[in-house]
Amino acid sequence: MACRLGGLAVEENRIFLSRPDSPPKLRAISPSGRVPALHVDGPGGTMVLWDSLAIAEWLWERDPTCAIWPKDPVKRAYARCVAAEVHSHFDDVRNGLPMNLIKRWPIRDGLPSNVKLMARPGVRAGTDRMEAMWRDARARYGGPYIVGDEFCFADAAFAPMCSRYITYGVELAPDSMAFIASAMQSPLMREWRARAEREADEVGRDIVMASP
Ligand SMILES: N[C@@H](CCC(=O)N[C@@H](CS)C(=O)NCC(=O)O)C(=O)O
Repeated sequence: MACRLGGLAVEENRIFLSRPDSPPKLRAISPSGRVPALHVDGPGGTMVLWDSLAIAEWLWERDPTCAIWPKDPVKRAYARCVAAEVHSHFDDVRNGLPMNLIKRWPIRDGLPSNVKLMARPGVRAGTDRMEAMWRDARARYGGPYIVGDEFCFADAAFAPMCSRYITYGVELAPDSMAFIASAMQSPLMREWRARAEREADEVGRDIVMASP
């Protein structure tokens, strides 16, 4: 999503996670063993950028007119704070509600995910903080995205978080659901979801049905 916002055409290399051969494949392309990793070929050789926020900043330095950050400096500072917080917090939400763009999981072990998964440690607290962030952004800039109608990297950072509440059928406050709906309907998220659907058709849907 960042490369799309940055206007950079990239060749993509697909690596499935959580398979026996995933760790060596990840380490071969990323020093942290995590993705995303952007490889940029230049006169001095290949530069590897192995962190999403660093990739976003590099893209923006490369072209400060691109859509990574808002043009207005106040909105830009706000968007950077939002993206940085999403980047460095919310591990409990990440772990408690694993991301899956394909599967719908409203029930877990006979209990609604709202009851079962939202009770996992830190998930409710993290969700409360995200809802407060969405509410503050909407009060300041009117929505539908973080700084109004410009979709920027702060929205790209939130998009995987938003998708989790859809995957698990978790109903949040109406204004949060409106933010989540806007994120899920944004052109870049629609593209990502469509590609995930095609990938699931191609590799088999059981690949993406691992139990959370
Ligand atoms: N700080 C990193 C976090 C990257 C991260 O946690 N990536 C996950 C996938 S979203 C990963 O590569 N996990 C490796 C694995 O599951 O084996 C970033 O945002 O770039």
